[in-house]
Amino acid sequence: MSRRLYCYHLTESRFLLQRYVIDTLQSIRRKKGVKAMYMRVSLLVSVVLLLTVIAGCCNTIRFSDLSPGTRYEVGDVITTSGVDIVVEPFMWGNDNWTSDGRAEVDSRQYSGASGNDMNARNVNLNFTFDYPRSKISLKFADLGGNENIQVNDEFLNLNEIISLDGLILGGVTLSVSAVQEGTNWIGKLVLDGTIHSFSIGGQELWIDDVCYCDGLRGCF
Ligand SMILES: [Ca+2]
Ligand SMILES: [Ca+2]
Repeated sequence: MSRRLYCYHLTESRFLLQRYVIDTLQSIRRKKGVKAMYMRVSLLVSVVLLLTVIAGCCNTIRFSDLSPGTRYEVGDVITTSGVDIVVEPFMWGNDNWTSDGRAEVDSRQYSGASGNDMNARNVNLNFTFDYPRSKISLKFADLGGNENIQVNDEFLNLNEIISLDGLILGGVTLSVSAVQEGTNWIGKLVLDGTIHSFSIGGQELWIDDVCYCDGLRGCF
């Protein structure tokens, strides 16, 4: 079963469980003895299942299905883990746009995750998920230059991803935890809110473990 179909069935299960819990709550008062005890146990199990389902569904892009060294130019589409990522122009620190950058699959694990990273070199990576999403997170290594981020059509050109910590962009709360190694920053970016679009890029930016959720569950 595909992950998308799995999530669909979870949503259907959520509605069925909600109805069962409500119906049981309404009828349990009229029951006595063993039957009432059975219904209480059944109700407890249903509530636990419901809470699990409400937690939602998360998927993670790890770039493990791509070959190190593969390059993508502006206009190319990176298809990985069933998601299309469009490679788009990038705005430099002087506010000029360039279409001469590239993205490249890199196995040096600068982001601190495993296997391949995706390296953005003067490009933006536009993640065309099935929106909306309730949460997105990713691991990153910001090893130099400026970065771009866009959330829900609100765009920001910045020097360090760590400066996003605590900001609200496009109505979505951003948080960043990172460690500094010289002039480099290595850490995790989390977007929390109703997300309808998302892209990120940099001059020397490596990303991995791009987690996206459609419920209340957090990413790692
Ligand atoms: Ca990886
Ligand atoms: Ca930077």
